[in-house]
Amino acid sequence: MLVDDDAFQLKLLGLHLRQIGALKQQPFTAARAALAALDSLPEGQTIDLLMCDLQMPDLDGVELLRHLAERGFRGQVALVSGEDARLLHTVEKLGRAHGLQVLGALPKPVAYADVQALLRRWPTGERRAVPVRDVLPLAELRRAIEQRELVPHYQPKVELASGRWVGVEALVRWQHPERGILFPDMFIAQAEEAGLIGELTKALLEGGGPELGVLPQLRQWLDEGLHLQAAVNVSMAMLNDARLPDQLQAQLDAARVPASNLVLEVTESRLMEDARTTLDILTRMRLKRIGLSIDDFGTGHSSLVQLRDVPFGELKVDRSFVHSAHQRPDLLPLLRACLQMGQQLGMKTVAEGIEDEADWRHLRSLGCDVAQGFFIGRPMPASQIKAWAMSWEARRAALTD
Ligand code: G
Ligand code: G
Ligand code: MN
Repeated sequence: MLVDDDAFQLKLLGLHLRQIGALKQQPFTAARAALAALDSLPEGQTIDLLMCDLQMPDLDGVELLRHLAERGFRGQVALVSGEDARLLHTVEKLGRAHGLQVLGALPKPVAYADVQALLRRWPTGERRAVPVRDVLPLAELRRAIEQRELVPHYQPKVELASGRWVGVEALVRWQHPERGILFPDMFIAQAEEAGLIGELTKALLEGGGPELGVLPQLRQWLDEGLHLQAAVNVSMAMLNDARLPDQLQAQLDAARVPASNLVLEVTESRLMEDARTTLDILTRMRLKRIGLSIDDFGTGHSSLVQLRDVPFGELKVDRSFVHSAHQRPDLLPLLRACLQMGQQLGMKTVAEGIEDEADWRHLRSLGCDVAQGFFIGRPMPASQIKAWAMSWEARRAALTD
């Protein structure tokens, strides 16, 4: 279904699509007519793709998206508009916030190559399933923590200048006996709300189940001559007990791991009740030489406030500012500003979300220190990390010339 009040643009788009093989088309020059057609679709017929303009006299694109959402439209949506890129991205986000499947946006006049590129993004069904929030009883999570069903996966971090492998980020996975592997978006928020996140993190660090915990794993890597830093995620909501720094120090000592090999990736949280305790804890962690990284920088509520008040040594730019920034004039200034802030404060800068070689080369040219992302390596169990390191060595020279 194609919707544009400009008959010429409508024809042009139709031609491009026909050339690609999309032969069944329904063009409309008014959004209300398109909606009426949707409402009277014959039983069993569905619309795979709806492409619409933003500026239309009877109903603009934003209104059209709202109407689509109200009707529970399940097809893909693409925006076609002469508006500037930032506005287009905002509308894209809005569509997704409505629960619509937004494929992307195309600038006008529509170019054949752009239509092709857009359609290549059609979801193939290999994406992770949408999390189901309320099916996991809390008791199960408690049991999982006690039974050590939570295991770390590791995603590599490498230096952009040299390609040297310098560390990993530990990401928790739940090896559920019946459901298989569960991802953190299914249980971290719940663990935080139930006050279980401290226990969960402790279990992840110490291990005791089928897999080594992060600290014993780190010790093993050090013994093998791999001088890595391992990062674990903590939310500020967890930093509410002034005994934490000493507890963590005791865990480090027990595992015989130097504090400087551990990094805490801290995400801000609305739940931060007691700023004084949090600051107390973070500052003492730092005095103990445990690394502190501000995670997902640029998103959330008060990134600059955290940067001002907390002695972070590392700044991790959120991936939404990283991937594709080289071709996004609306993102580039934000990415540069984040990196510059980190650099001028003497922090190590890390870019997450390096998804392709263009991202890699771009962040390298911007002087970012460390990279992380699917292009370098996906999160994986510890057992696969050596094979990854071998294959990275093979790719490294070509990426650092
Ligand atoms: O692992 P994934 O690749 O799906 O991670 C999703 C999110 O879950 C990330 O934002 C990450 O910060 C968070 N996360 C992963 N592991 C942990 C953990 O051990 N503790 C906390 N608090 N968050 C985690
Ligand atoms: O920083 P945080 O802890 O929020 O990030 C970890 C999350 O990012 C995990 O869900 C991980 O699987 C995901 N991730 C890691 N690398 C990439 C990447 O290159 N692209 C995307 N889209 N996600 C990534
Ligand atoms: Mn993180």
